[in-house]
Amino acid sequence: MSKKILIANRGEIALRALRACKELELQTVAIHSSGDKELKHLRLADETVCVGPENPLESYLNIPAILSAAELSGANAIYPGYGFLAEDPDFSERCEASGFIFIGPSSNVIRKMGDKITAKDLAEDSDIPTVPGYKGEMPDNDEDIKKIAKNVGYPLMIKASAGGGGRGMRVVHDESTLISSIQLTRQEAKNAFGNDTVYFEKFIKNPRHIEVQIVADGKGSAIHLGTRDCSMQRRHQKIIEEAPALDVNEDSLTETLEACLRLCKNIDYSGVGTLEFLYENERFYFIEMNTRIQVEHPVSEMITGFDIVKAQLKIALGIPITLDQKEIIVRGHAIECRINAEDPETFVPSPGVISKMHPPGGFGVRFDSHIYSGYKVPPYYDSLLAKIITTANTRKSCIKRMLSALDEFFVEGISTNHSLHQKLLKDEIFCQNKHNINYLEESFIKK
Ligand code: MV4
Repeated sequence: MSKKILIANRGEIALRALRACKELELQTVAIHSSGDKELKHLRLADETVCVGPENPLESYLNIPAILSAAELSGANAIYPGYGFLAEDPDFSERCEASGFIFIGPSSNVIRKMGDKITAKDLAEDSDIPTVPGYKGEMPDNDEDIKKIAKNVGYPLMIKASAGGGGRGMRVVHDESTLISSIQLTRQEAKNAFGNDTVYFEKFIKNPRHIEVQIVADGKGSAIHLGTRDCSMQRRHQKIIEEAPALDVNEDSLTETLEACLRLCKNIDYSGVGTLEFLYENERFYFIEMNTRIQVEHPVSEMITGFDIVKAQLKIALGIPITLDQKEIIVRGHAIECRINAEDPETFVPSPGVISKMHPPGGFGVRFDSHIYSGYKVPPYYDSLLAKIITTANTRKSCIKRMLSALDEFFVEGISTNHSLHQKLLKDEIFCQNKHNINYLEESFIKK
């Protein structure tokens, strides 16, 4: 495979992709902004290209500059990672139109999943369980809308079809605020996404956030790598993720996993992806699908031994998946702690120079990070510094191993959420696996 991959991202995921390329003996081109010349993966790449200034709009989001870099370096394919252009259907389309392979699903599929009503329609076509609600045309008449809402039942959620990831949604507790809430959500959606279509869902009050990792080659083969629980989050930023999700109803899980694979086959999905669910009272409710690699992919890798990033590259280069679902064996447990450059109490970002740092290590410890002593954390991008991933036979031993890894790890010069993780991993509710998506913000912080 004498192919050349342009890595259109930065930080830990660029390093992760670069390592996967090396293993597959693929040539690499690393793009970067002018402020990112000292990124670790640039030293390991075959070529580097500066595509613009620190402002991400002019560099990592600058489609013409990235396509020019691909052209000039003779790249064959473009790896988007997560964030930036990873789920922009126009970017994927323009890569293909310029003769480059976009490493991900087709622009058609990205566009469909970007529209949450279409995504839900597709999920239902494959009998994936979804949240009960209403996603038909909204009548003009307020009374007719109220009838629909009453049918869905209160409390309900108004969601923008072009939203997702927590953007463009609102809870309504009773009829008195329904119409004004719809207007507000529509206006916000129109401003943010240029599309004011909204739909209703029954509000699920205290669910867990469970997701399913899928891998499909677009040639009829689709497998899943089980579940991840990402319930420990704040303002839609996940803080701790783990695999597999424990204490889940076996029958609901089996049905849901089978339905996820049906969807992959029905839409000819090609690449890796994640189906997000809310889980409450032993039921799964699909909410959206992400058509990219996710930050928390390592926990699924650690319990299955399956390299998700390598799979992305191989699928994009036309190599079929030869593994069968029955060859995917979930073993033990894995937990990921996201170490962010931020104040552990106020969550305010803390950029600056890392004067000194020691990574954790040892049996069952994985450290996915681009940082090193002397690295300057820029203020322009997200604050993720490192992901510490521990693997062990049981959740309990995995938590213990994480506490040791955290003890070993230190960063000096900037603030990090290191101490928040230490507190969370010793928290009784977390240790009993009794937390849900509201726990960190509504209960833990007030303790
Ligand atoms: C919901 C919900 C409750 N009921 N939908 C937030 C992000 C987006 N992916 C969907 N989200 C939610 N949808 C219904 N019908 C609660 C959330 C939600 C949430 C979901 C997953 C993880 C964290 C969350 C935090 C707040 C709200």
